[in-house]
Amino acid sequence: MTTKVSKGVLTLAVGSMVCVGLSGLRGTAQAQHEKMAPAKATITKAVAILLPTKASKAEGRVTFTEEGGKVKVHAEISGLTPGEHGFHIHEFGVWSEDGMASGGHFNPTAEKHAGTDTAKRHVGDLGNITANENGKATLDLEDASLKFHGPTSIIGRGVVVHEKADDFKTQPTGNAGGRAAVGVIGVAKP
Ligand SMILES: [Cu+2]
Ligand SMILES: [Zn+2]
Repeated sequence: MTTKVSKGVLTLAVGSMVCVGLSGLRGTAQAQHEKMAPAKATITKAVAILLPTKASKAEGRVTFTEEGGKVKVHAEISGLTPGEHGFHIHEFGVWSEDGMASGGHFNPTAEKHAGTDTAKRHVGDLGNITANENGKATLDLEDASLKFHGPTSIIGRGVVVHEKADDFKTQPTGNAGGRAAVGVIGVAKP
């Protein structure tokens, strides 16, 4: 019994020595952890980093920010061919060499493909993004169909920039051609 107690004390003593030795590192890790926690249940911002597919140089960043029941979309893409490019949220949040692993347009409400001017459209239909002669494109839009929660949530879905323009008519793709860049929508720091 006595032996067991003293072993316990010894273990504690060694343990606290290790703790003192690591306290510098531990302090930093703890401070970072405190800044991050607790995780908020409500998502107000999301981000997708777009990476080029095999035959493309297109890349960029898309942020989604919820404000007053709407989501503001801000996109900055570079490395595109000049002109219009279909810009959609696709069903699956996965990049692949040809972009096809992202599936079709995100369509949780079973509507037809269309432009952004109507609520009767694929939730993922975000229209076209237009690149200038340097291949750079920016886009800002506000949309009430985009959600971060519930069955139509866009979190974890894919963002795709296409090689060609979306014609808003051809079903179910808008005839926007191949996929130039793909990103995954993740929860962002508010
Ligand atoms: Cu698409
Ligand atoms: Zn569509």
